[in-house]
Amino acid sequence: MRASMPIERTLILCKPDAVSRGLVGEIITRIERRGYVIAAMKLLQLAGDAARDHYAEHRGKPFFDDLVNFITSGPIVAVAAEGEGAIEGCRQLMGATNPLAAAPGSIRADFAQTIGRNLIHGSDGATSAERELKLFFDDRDFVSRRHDLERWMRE
Ligand code: IDP
Ligand code: MG
Repeated sequence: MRASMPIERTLILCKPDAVSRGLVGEIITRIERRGYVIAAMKLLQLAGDAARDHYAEHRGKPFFDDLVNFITSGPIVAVAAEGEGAIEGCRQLMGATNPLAAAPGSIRADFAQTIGRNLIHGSDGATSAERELKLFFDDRDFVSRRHDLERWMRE
């Protein structure tokens, strides 16, 4: 029997640079190829208050205002990605926060140059995933992908 991790949901944001550069498909492709499934997804533009809530942990840091200004500057795509160990797995797909430190082959290493334009957000743990998903999605936004996940896990 194969070892298994809990099925998790994580919040992925394709930030405004990803949308304007036409990299949404590339990002989602990598998430899907890893075997995580999309359980909910939407295109939206964040208002300032919602952005400040989402990034509340960074309030008071020197880059906070720039971060909020950037994330509200254009449309983003929010994705709830689901799968075994999806939170850490998506962090791995993203790469380190600074693209210069990101592992080759990760999204940030392959497509981004600077920390302020690093294309993608992903929740960094179970508590933040739960909190952040609620900011973007209602219960009724989620569709069950149980059958797809089970098929993947049998292979
Ligand atoms: P993460 O996105 O890899 O989880 P966090 O530390 O949560 O990184 O920071 C949130 C976002 O804030 C980063 O993705 C990046 O865009 C921005 N950021 C973080 N640290 C800095 C910094 O030192 N200067 C400028 N922007 C930063
Ligand atoms: Mg973070």
